[in-house]
Amino acid sequence: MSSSSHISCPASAVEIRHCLREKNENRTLWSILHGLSAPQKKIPSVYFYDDTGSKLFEHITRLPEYYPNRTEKNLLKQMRQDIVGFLQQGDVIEFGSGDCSKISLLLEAVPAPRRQRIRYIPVDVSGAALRESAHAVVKRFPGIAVQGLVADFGQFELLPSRQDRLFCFFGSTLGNLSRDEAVEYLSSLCRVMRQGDALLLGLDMTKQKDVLERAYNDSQGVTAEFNRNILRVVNCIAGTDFDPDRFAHLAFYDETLCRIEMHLQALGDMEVRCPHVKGKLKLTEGETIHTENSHKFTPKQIARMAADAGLMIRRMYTDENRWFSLVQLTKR
Ligand code: SAH
Ligand code: AVI
Repeated sequence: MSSSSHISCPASAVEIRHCLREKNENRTLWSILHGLSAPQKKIPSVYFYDDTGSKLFEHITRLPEYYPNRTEKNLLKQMRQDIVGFLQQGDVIEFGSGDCSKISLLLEAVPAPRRQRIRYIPVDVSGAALRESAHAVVKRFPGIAVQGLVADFGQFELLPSRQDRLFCFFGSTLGNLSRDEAVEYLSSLCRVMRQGDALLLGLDMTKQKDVLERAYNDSQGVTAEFNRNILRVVNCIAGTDFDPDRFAHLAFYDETLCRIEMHLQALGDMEVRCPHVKGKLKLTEGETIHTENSHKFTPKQIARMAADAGLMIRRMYTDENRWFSLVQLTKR
């Protein structure tokens, strides 16, 4: 359920701006149709996150098989004193902020008087999730100013240009981009960073295939439901009539590309209505729609990516199994 009506806090403490780009509707539709007409059909993974998808993702983070969330949170608890020393005042900007539970672990460690001088800027495409979590942050940390941006995390032009900003990008969401897109994204971020700014980046590491595949094939079927939900989102946006129940969830680790791939596999031949293209969209039994890549990293790949983007690694924290890393980066 969304926010301001049932969570009491000073109206001025939370401000949410809707900044998804103009002409976004056309771009959105184009990106979906373009993907569905490619030889390997695909849907951009940003469309997982409508209200239902955001809730399903939160459910995934609580599953025993989904180790990234609890591993990153434990790491944050261990290293937060190092980071909050840096947080005297200024802006904390979080990309793909989701339920804001990770930033809350950092804020908990900041002494209350100092917290009042911090402005927190969560950036997320999921408006309902952003509103709800922004209000929860203010309720939990009275006095903090929260200025949420419902925006794409690449809309850097929207960000305030104060000094000593801490950028956070948790959850290994960067791993949902291709290797080239990730370097391009970090390079663009590096261009808006100044001396004194820092980036705290959470990345999932390569590990045994069975651990990885279990995390994306949970026994309760929540990830499968999250995957199928993308078809409901596409139906809403593009007017298609995909029946999610006619697709199987597929998730497997590609050891060469170091990534989990998620697909939806047609359980039979089918024709799908697609108002914006001529004729129907045809799928044959067994054909897949590629919905997500989730790249896993080695320390060497992280070092290379940082260098290619013009960033310098200040500290790298990892757990005892080396399953997840938190990397603190600055401009070179
Ligand atoms: N950082 C949180 C949530 C990770 S899930 C955590 O670690 O638990 C990924 C989040 O990124 C979701 O909240 C989703 O809505 C958001 N997201 C995905 N693609 C995005 C994009 N292109 N721009 C902004 N937010 C995006
Ligand atoms: C948000 N992102 C980093 C998650 C991941 O692990 O790639 C999304 C997810 N997909 C399936 N389970 C979780």
